Amino acid sequence: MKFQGKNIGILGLGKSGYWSAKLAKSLKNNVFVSDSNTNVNEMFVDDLKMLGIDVEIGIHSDQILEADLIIKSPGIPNDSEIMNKINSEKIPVISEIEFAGNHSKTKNICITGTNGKTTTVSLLTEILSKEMNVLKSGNIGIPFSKIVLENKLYDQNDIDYCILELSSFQLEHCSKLKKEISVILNISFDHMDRYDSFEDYFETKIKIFENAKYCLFNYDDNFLNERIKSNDKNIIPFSIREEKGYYYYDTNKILSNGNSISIDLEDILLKGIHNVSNIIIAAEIARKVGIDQKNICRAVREFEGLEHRFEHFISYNGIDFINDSKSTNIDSAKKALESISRKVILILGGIPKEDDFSDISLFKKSILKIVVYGEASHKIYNSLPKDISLERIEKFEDAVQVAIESAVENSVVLLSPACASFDQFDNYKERGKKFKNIVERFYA
Ligand code: UMA
Repeated sequence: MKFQGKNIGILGLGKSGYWSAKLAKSLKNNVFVSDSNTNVNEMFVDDLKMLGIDVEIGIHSDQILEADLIIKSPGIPNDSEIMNKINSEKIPVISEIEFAGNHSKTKNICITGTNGKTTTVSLLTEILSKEMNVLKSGNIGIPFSKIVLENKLYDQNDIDYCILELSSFQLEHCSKLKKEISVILNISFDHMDRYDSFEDYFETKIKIFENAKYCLFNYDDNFLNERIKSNDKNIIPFSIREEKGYYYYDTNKILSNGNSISIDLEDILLKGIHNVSNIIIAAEIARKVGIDQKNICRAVREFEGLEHRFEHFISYNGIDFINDSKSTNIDSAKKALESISRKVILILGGIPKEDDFSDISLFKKSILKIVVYGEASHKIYNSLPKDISLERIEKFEDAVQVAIESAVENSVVLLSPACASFDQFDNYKERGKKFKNIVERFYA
């Protein structure tokens, strides 16, 4: 459904609110934006006001209740006071993604999962770009409304595919978005402050399959494998093993059925065994949309990976340093550990999302030492067995220093904190940069 001449209320003035307000205004709606925080981007406020958009900050007044439709930013929880009011007034609510999708003529490839979304979206974009005109957006940091507005996708379409990274937050209030291909990469505990249960989180993730032509899910993920039945021909499992899909992994190689391609992992810059699954699904999608196999292989070999995601940024004196600051849950830290065959000095900590870190001890054979820091440090320290060398330190800087000093030749210092960063940093990027600075300064 297209929206024109409506009273549109926009809840939240982060990136999503700003760009959906601009898109709504350009589509000739009356737009009102409300953000409960006074500390919002001033440029956003000034720019919207210049466009004749009514903006309130520091409060959610009842003015938003006059809207015909509310566009909700993903970061706003559904049980907030203002959402309760909106729901009791029965005002329709949609997500920013749904709003942008309503006005876009593009075909969409949508990707969700607890971990690996941004890497997979970025790799897929690189592969498809070899032959097609594609754009990436969504949780990756580029609101879909921005892409729709800037490329006039409501009017014209010279884009072959929009590749959307969708978080569970963005899948809420998003039931009509049309998808050519939808993918769930994996699922593990995350965002439990937002959802009542893991089941609730899964139910939100699986919404990505609504209105999708083809639905792909990771058969190697035990939970997904158990819960998603592929008796419909449009629900397609993918796997790193040979029995499912076209591409598979065997003895350090990515191969295709019939072995028409074979890529040695040594020749792939994107490291980490967990990324094999991300490479395979990106290749499966590329094949499905008709990309030539040679181009798939070329793009896979060329893709360098992303900063803060299992980023091997430097080696000194036979010690490798890996920045995996984006690892903000236990599953993600386990995936990083799985990918390292040498002795590891692991830095864990930040704000915990889970209570029990004992799974980390599954890797105790390779762990030389774990340094735990920050708000989570007590919880982590208490949930790990004491036959692992553990040191608890308050400040991140000091924890990194201890980790460097504990490293020996042929070991790896891994920052894969398994926790959010907000106790000592604005975000995971700042934490990752700090880690790299400290290491570089140490050896300068
Ligand atoms: N706010 C209110 N009322 C409330 C609560 C919050 O007005 O009751 C306001 C806040 O003051 C803030 C705004 O609402 O100004 C919240 O905006 P937002 O948190 O939705 O942030 P955006 O800048 O719009 O960014 C969002 C995504 N953020 C979240 O989902 C938290 C970005 O994902 C995404 O890149 C961007 O849209 C573009 O699509 C970030 C993220 O952390 C990277 N995602 C989570 C993750 O990856 O784990 C899900």
